[in-house]
Amino acid sequence: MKRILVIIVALLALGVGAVAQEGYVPTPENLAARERFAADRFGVFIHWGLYAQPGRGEWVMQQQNIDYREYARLANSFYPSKFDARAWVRAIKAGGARYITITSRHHDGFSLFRSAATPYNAVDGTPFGRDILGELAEACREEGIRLHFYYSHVDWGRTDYWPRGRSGLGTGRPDGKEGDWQHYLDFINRQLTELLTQYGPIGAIWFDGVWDHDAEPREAQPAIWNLYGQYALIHRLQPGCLVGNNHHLDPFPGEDIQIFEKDVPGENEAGFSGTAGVSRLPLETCQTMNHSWGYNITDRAYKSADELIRYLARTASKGANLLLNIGPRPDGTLPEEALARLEEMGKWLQINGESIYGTQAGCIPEQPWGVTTQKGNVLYLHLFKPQPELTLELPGKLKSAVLLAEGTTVSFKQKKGTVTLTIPDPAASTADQVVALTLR
Ligand code: FHN
Repeated sequence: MKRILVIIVALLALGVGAVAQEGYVPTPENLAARERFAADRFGVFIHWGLYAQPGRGEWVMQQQNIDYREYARLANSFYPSKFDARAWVRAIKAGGARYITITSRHHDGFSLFRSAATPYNAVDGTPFGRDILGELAEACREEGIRLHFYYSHVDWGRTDYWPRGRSGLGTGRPDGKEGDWQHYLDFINRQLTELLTQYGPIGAIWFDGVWDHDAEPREAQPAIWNLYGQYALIHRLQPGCLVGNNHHLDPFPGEDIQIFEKDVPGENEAGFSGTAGVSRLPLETCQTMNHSWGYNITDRAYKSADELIRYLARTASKGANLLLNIGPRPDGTLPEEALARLEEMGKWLQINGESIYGTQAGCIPEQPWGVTTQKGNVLYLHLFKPQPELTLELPGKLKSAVLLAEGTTVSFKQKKGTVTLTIPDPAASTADQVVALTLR
């Protein structure tokens, strides 16, 4: 605690954070990007790095207490011979996702991109020698998909990352005065500059790791991590680039989106969202397809395509985007299980996408039968269970009701603010049967 307080005082003295984004006023470009982001509603998260090789998830270094010098040797065998950025992007696009968020550098410290700030990167530090992010950026541009970069604040392998936080304590990093936090913060700024100048327009920078120093209070975090300096840098280099931070706290000034981990906004089943309220910023929930972020060779516990479709609808019903994760294999391919689920989601979205993209939270909160989204005067009922008949209270008079997939008219009776719908084909097997209600 004392050490970190000394650092905060030193940083403040250096004027770090002086360009504080307090009183931050987003530019018109930024506001337009927020709107686009909120309309996208569905993105795919990619956790990929050296950790794909041991196949035990992205925390393997911390969980197995692997020495950072030994872990770094994984770079010598990083050769994902089947990596094909175009194939990834096409599959993701066909799955209905509108953007990709990829780990540019995770807590293990390895950068998936060309970086002059460290040789520990995919181009200079591996026999593969290719710029993964560069290839992905090109494929995204060709396919018209937005690209976002995840960026870890935590680093389990850099010796300047000192004082250490609460994770990665068994990776052999020295815990002493040779650490140089200011040097580490400068390194982050160099890499952010690279990420925002080498790959064209970037939709968002998605930070993660502030929680590593959560022994310090929330108010101390911006100065510890130089958040305001980083946010100002990002907005200066690309005003339309959104800033999100998965710190599990209420948003700080300068952040453009609010992130929730493994929970829809307002819920806290996973235990990450206990201290954060739901802000008025565009919202995003990140979620795994199985239980893992990085490739885990033994994790077969994939959620079904139907569950994922319902989760997407539930997320949209809270006015949030779903960022659904895939952990590519060490050979560069996306697991078949993930591809199969994406394909199913894509088919459903092709027919029912109107009830997800560009919608807002529905005016009827979650019900035993499902959830609602809305767009203008159309309210979408997402029926998760077959409903032969449904009685609802509506905010206005109902003009028409149709099954979105089939276009079939749904008959209804209206009486003093309530309406009873008779669903012609209560589809027993559908993941989410959508009824579009047009109000007067
Ligand atoms: O520690 C990370 C974890 O590896 C993963 O990246 C998730 C994604 O939300 N975020 C962190 C935990 O909060």
